[in-house]
Amino acid sequence: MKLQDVKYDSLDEIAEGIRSMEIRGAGKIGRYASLGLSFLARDYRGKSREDFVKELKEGAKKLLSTRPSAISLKNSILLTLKGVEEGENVDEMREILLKRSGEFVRRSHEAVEKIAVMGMRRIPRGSKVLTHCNSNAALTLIERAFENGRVDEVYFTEYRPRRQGHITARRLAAGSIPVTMIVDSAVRYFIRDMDVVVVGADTVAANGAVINKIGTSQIALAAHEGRTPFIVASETLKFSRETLLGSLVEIEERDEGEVADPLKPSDFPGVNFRNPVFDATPPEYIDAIVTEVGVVSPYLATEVIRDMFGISGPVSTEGKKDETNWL
Ligand code: RUB
Repeated sequence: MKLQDVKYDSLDEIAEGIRSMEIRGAGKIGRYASLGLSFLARDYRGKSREDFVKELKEGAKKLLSTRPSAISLKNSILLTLKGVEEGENVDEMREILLKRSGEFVRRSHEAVEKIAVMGMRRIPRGSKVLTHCNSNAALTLIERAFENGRVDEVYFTEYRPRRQGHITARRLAAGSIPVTMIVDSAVRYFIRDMDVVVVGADTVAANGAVINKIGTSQIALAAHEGRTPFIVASETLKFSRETLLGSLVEIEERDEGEVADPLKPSDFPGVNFRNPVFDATPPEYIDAIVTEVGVVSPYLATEVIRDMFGISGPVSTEGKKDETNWL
């Protein structure tokens, strides 16, 4: 993300962009949230340290409220604000925050590239790959694999209800990758023709379950049955510390109008609608999670979370007050 390419110029604009899903995909949400905090710090004119902390906390809560179950959003806010309180005055705090945000965004971009390079080695030469919805990490991996002769063709799901698959289609076709759109319900029909499935992640839980766009778990089940390897491309940013402490991952449920589309719910009298947008794929259906720190078995998720947050010994909800204070 180059600053000159960013069309938003304030935390509020970014919050609105995430809420309206103009900014979407877990990694991008995280990077933009960090940028939003840096805009807030840049524009803060006051001199009071306490007021600055208050503004930052309000900004952080506003960002989090846009998609409250997105762990990448929460992690990016905490990582961007980490250590900011050590600044003795507003100027020092601003400097720390701007530096942390810049580093965070840069590392996140680098992480996606590392994932692509490591992950493509898992794709056999001349593969047919299936992907679901629209994940930047998964698509970057597939693009690198294509450039290296490992991918011949990509199948992707249209993805209902919001059809993020169309974004996938345009991106792959623009890179001259042979690409075929199928409806979500056609996955089992085609799975035996696929050599590998590559998807992204919204959250990785401590037990190795991957929460990603709804339908991912059905694809994993079909892949398991069809003995097709199932690979997840995920920045460590998506790993959830809360799940280490026993919390369950909250699943976002969106407006029923998205399901009824192109009609309206009122065009179906007497009909209820449900629109959960993520589901959990259990670790036994996942062959590998490719992260920027290495390719790991889903059963090693706990280790990744411990490393990421510097947690050793027994896990407890005590401590780490520097981070939990912000939200
Ligand atoms: C997008 C989605 C993506 C993950 C990973 O959901 O589920 O697979 O977020 O994406 P939505 P990335 O469209 O509801 O945001 O690899 O880009 O972080």
